[in-house]
Amino acid sequence: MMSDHQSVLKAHLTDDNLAKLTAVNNPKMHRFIAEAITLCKPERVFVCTDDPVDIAYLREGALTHGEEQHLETEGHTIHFDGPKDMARDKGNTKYLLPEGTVLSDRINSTGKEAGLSEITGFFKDSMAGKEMLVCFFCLGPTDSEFSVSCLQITDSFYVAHSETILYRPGYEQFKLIGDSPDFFRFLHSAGELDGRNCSTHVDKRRIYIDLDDQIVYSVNTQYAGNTVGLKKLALRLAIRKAAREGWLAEHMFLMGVRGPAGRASYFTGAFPSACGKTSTSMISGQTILGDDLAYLRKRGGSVYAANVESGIFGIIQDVNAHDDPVIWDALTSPGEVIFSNILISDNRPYWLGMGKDVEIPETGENYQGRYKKGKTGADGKELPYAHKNARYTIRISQLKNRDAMADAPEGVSVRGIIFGGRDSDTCVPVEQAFDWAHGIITKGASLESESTAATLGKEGVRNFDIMSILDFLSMPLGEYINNYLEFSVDLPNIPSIFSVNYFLKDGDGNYLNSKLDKKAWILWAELRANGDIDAVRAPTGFIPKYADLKQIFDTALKSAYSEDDYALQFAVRVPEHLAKLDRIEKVYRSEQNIPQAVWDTFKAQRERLLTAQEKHGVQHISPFDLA
Ligand code: SPV
Ligand code: MN
Repeated sequence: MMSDHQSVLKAHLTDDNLAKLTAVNNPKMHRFIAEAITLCKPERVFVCTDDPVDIAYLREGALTHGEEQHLETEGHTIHFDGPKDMARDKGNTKYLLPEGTVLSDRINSTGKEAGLSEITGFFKDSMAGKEMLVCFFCLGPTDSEFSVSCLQITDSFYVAHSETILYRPGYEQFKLIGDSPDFFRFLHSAGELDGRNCSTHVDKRRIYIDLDDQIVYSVNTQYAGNTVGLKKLALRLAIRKAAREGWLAEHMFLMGVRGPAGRASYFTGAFPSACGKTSTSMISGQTILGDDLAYLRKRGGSVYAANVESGIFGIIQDVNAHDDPVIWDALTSPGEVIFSNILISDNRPYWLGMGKDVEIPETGENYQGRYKKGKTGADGKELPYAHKNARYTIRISQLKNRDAMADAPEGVSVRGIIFGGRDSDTCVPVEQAFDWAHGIITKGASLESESTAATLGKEGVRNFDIMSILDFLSMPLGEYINNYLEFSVDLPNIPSIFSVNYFLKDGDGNYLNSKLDKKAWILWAELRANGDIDAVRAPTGFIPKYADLKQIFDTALKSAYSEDDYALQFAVRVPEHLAKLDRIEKVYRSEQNIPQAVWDTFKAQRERLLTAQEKHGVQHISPFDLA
């Protein structure tokens, strides 16, 4: 006898689409799709396999349904999310937990039963008159130990199209896992659409995450950070899966840093949004595997990492021909590019910070609708011509600096992990931790940054952001740190840990570094991770010797590096570091079950700072005095 869900599928799918589904014998997957059909009542259902014809159908659909429009350059399209839907909605993103439980005061959650009933109400009939798209993708390279199979159901061609760029196709991968119940599920509906095909009911925007069942529901929104299941929604599920299975799922880029004689040393890096993550992974002369998400696993005593994604959903503001030649090239050459929330005029794209050579037109279409220079918002202030969190979506394969190992199923061996935030007065431009625990605790778990336009809310406030993953953390902070600390146990080949800070300022508010200097810091980290050079032992970690930096600036940047610059940039700022310790300890005191190693490490760091201050008799200790 046919089960209920099979009869639903048979009743709603054409023979062709049904055949595609039944070729993958996974009852849990079939049931989920049938339940989604019953709930959302789509007019049609399309099943996307890995066949390029199916993938092209999604791209074309985004255009024919008006979710994207063609631009002048071949393959380029523009998508608008709607004026109130251009960032991750932190307030309405919640974990569904058993009544009365919480993960942390910093992590949003709601009772599972009430949450499910609320969101189910929003999904009811949400796809009436629309086509349901059933897509299969894979997080990480397919057929590898990194692979996580994902089922995405959405009624947005833009979301599905974006995912075909950002992720590896996963239909064949689903065949590999057979009837395994271990896969992630994402159900999305943009809900009712307005005249510009943007979600109408953003007041009813909800993103609810069911950790036990590995399902994320997203409704009444289109912004990719809220809707593209495989991005930050999957990260939340992957963090739990990783902790259960003894690996790490991280908000990190993955890049190849070139050392002497072309040596490639692979680094991952965690930076909160708009803190230089993409630009670090794009430093000239280096190679990129991914700019946002990495999985790290142990194998044969070393750590291996793979890029979870195959594309980039990047912030477009300030991408210009001079500072970002590789991305600029991809964004101005024929090929598949989705721009979002920028200004369009005469079918050409314009964004903030494009560079002085580009003349911005006075009229066009932008995130608000028709644009005319001088247009003001409700507060009477002139509106920018493009949104600050406007984005581009491209494949990594469109980048000239793609690393040859970008899709290697075995991943790449990790030499170093970099934590970077936004900090105008405390941390030196680059520093190596004394060891794994010191780095995890005083760098990763102590990361702070100023807020940016990538999330709704106020900008410019200094925020704690553990491993730059707080927005996505799906377990108590103590457990998350513990998973990191345990990861290094019995690991002979432990990656070195570094912090970077590109945002130090002088007393007048001027940056102490140029944008290009980050290359010097990363090349120094590469040499240190390979044990090639010595360093100066500061109270907070190992900092570069002046002579080594001078040499790197000379050869790699072809610029002079003065002793004065070094002395300013690498001074140990004792009161600022003590204040940072105060802030971070306060955070952890408000959390439960923090590992003892955290307190011990903070205490030791504080003592080293105080001892050094006493010994040198100054608050800011020159690095020359430490050598
Ligand atoms: C980020 O904000 O960290 C991003 C973009 O990478 S989003 O998809 O919105 O998370
Ligand atoms: Mn990110």
